[in-house]
Amino acid sequence: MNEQIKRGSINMIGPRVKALLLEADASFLITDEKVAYVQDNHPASHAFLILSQAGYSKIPVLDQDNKFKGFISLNHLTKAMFTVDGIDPDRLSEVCVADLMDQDAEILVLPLDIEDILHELVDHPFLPVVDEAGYFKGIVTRREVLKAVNHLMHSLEQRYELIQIEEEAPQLLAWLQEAQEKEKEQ
Ligand code: 4BW
Repeated sequence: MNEQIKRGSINMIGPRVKALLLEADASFLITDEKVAYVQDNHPASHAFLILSQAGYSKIPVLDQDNKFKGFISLNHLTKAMFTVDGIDPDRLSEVCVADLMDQDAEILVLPLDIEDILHELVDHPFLPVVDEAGYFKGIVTRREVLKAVNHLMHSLEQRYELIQIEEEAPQLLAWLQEAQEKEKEQ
């Protein structure tokens, strides 16, 4: 079963860091027309063709209405080809993609949330993105997010002066206390 990611309104990324992260690419989304995918009712041999031509190890599976259904990987197809005597590629013509695909997938629902993306890409090389009705809109990949993190790392200290809170806090506290004491004296 596909699982929609919802983490409530916990927002741990500060507004300036978030702005820098999103500066190069505001969404990280690779839109559906640029994504290699296969339909669930196609023969598994077709998925093998698409996967080997696109060069990816795992791609999304959609239904005829363009709704996201799951993933198919080279691993699924290789397993399906095994027989007791060896490997039989003809087996892929006897089953369809829906028979082999993985339906247990985390999905992102538009509008995208950077907190969800960063959290989930730790465990998944990419995440499918759907709209509220479940129509496939594209994918978010580790590569796109790492490009943004790279931009953040290189621009943060060029744009902002950073103060280490642990070092500065006691000094700030002392100034505050001093100011309060002076105020009392007046
Ligand atoms: O054909 C490729 N083109 C490019 N530009 N990069 C590729 C290609 N094949 C592999 N890569 C690189 C990417 O950096 O190897 C990484 C791992 O590929 P994967 O998982 O094991 O096939 C790629 O990292 P990524 O861009 O962060 O993508 C993570 C995963 O997302 C890929 C693949 O399963 C999926 N994916 C990425 N772009 C896709 C796609 N699936 C379908 N269509 C796309 N356009």
